[in-house]
Amino acid sequence: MHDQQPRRNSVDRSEFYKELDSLNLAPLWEVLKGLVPADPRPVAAPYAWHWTTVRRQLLAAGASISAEEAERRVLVLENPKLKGKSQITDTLYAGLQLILPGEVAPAHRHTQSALRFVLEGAGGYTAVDGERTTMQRGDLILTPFWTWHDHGHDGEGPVIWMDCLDVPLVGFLKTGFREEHAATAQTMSRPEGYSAARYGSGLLPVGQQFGSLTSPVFNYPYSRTREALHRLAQTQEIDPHFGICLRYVNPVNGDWVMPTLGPSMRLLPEGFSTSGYRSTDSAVFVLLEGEASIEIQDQPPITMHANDVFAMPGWSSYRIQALKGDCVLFSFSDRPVHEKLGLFREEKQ
Ligand code: GTQ
Repeated sequence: MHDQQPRRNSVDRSEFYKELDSLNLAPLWEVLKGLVPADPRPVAAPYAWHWTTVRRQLLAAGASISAEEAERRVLVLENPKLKGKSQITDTLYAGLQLILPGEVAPAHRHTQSALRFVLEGAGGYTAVDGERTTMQRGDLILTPFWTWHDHGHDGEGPVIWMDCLDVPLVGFLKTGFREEHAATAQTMSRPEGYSAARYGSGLLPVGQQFGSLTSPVFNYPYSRTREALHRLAQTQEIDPHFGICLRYVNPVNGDWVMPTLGPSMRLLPEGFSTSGYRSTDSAVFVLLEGEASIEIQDQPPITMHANDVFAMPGWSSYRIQALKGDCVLFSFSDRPVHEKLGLFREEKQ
């Protein structure tokens, strides 16, 4: 039998910890429960940005700086618990971008993946690797990582969309690269509609091999999404947790459209209320049609009108109610990453 060493008392310990610290060592037992928590503890708070307020400030930004000077004239949606970090949730970036008639947001590319969800205006376009697509409200447009992209506007009035990027994830991995294009706007090498015809019509070219992690379709028009949702609402049983909820799909492999960002669109018929649900992924919701309320457990419900944006931290239990009209709700989340890493969990109440 060997002697038990007497334990240091807590005063001694603090001296011991200082000594450890000076050697760049740290006692795990002081932080273990925080490092491996019993359940997820997001830092982000649930929060809503109301369209009328944000739109007014965006137009003020339009009066204050040009798209070309700003490179991207965007108001970042900053989670109140993550100020200064350009994060809407712990893992996601979102911002609202404004383009005015005649402007160009210059071409660049980066290793962050981006989605654009169009909120207002007509005549705006995004060009991706030599092909342009015109934006209509409710369209989902992809800018796969490392593709050249510029945005412009040939129409009238402001064009506004939500940028959704995996900036915090790429930042955490320290895998960010960017390049400016030599020209402000890239030259088009294919006519508008080329990708939609080649990959987005329920058909794929025979013999073409696909290696990319991102969908080759880069505009998912709202007219088609809306039609699908409303048809299903007439015929399909409505899921108690999701309503009628469809995810945007990569037609090549049935996977999410991007490796890091998972967008989906749901319809909740007027008066419908979802049952409580939570999942590990954090999400951003945008109400496109109707009036809805989002209720996070133990908090007062928040009413959402058209184009309002809501940050949903991971592992928050929530219900959504369609208050007025059939509600159409866009969302995107980091679910593809959770799934690929085997970390995705959900709980239905
Ligand atoms: O349009 O390329 O909101 O690179 C943030 C970074 C938009 C863009 C953002 C970007 C972009």
